[in-house]
Amino acid sequence: MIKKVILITAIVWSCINTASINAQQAATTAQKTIALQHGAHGVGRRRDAAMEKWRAYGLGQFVHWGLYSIPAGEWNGKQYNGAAEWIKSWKEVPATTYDSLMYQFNPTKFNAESWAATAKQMGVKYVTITTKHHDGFCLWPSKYTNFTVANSPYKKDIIGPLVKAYDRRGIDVILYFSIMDWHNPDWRYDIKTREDSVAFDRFKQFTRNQLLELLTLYPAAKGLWFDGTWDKSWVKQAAFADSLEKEMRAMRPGLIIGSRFRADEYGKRHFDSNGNMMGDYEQGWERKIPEKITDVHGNDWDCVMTVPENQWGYSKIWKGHIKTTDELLEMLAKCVSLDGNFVLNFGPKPDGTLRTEELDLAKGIGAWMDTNSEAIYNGEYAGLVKQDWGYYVKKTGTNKIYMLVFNVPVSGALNVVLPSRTAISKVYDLGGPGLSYVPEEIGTSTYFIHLKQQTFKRPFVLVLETADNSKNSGAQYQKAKT
Ligand code: 1KN
Repeated sequence: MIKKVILITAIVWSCINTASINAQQAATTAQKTIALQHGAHGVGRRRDAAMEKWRAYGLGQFVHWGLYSIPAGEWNGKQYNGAAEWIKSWKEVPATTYDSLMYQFNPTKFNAESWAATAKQMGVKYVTITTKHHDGFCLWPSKYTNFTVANSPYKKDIIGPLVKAYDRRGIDVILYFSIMDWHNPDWRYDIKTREDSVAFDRFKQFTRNQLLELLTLYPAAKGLWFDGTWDKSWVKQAAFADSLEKEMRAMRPGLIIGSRFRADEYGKRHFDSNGNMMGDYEQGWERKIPEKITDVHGNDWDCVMTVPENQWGYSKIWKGHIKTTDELLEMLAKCVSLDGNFVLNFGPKPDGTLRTEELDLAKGIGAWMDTNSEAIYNGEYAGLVKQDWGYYVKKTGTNKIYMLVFNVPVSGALNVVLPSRTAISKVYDLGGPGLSYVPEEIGTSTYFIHLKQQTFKRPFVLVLETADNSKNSGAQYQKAKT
């Protein structure tokens, strides 16, 4: 068992960590285009309303909830180092004992409305919820397996009330679904024998049934977030996965599916053999953020992030560095400045409540968003050279550029370099009415904004309203002769 886990983990690591690098290599080294049946079915961004809306979300929430929240990273008094939601795969955890956690799943304090209210207060525009993680336990009463919430003491559907509660508050719901399934006896890591092939064919039908079931039961859900798609067994299913994807899209116009769902016929994931992204947005940014705009190749993307280093499901003890509100806000700012969304993970407790650390973060982020969300929603890459004070975000379809300030220089002067035909007509702080600035022009389309104080407790946002250069001083700045 341990060997298996190590091997899987190694495969997973190599896939996840190299996804974006592979993409880059594929994009730069692909000399000629090869004919692909199951590669990308479209190049460039989707421009329909559903995807335009996704692009504008800015901030999202991820929820990992399932049986693993009960042991919470601890088995027989021993703490495990890995992610709590992977506990079933540790060698000390017998599969059947783990599966019998179903009979303990009874979140009597679960209240979908209160989760959605917390998310709303935090300012998220979408939520991704685990319907079934790798352990195979279904949070909805699937008719295709007995391993569901319906057979737990709780009995009731979890997904339905969540979809309703979030949707009612204007927060779009995406359903997380793990293809890899440690409960279904037909699941295989690879297909080596005839028996494997027969079993995996049954597994494929099971997967299709469950996905069509989810789309039927929850018509309000806007997309599917796939995970556990890296094993050889699934990577070999290019034709099946492609046709299933088409079937789901036909069933639900506007459906959003990331780049993690399927491989092409050569086994390439995320980006096909021609370097084109498969799916609607790049799903390779897990617990990491691109450095520069060229890293994202003009694609849509989002970053999913944990609060501690690597815990998605609830774990009793959060070890190591715990990210603070301001660190998370900086990640949010960075993502939006590079055309992505930022999605923060929550791992609810087995009783159905959220841990106080997460509630506090939601509150802190929400308080900042109350003042500054204008710089997040509908924000996009501003096309400007990044400055040391923080991140520029351009507001789609406006003349506004936002400066999301995280570092104030000792001089108190923030450097702003705009394109040469752009002037600043107005500068003000989102945090206070009347807090406005007169920029000092120090060069061609280059300004200092002199702050009125140098100590700030929290990151803040300045709005630059821009105009064409008719308002420029007309000063001539001489170039050096070298
Ligand atoms: C290093 O290998 C993995 C494998 C699966 C890292 C993470 C994951 C899963 N994806 C995240 C979104 C969580 O669901 C985690 O369990």
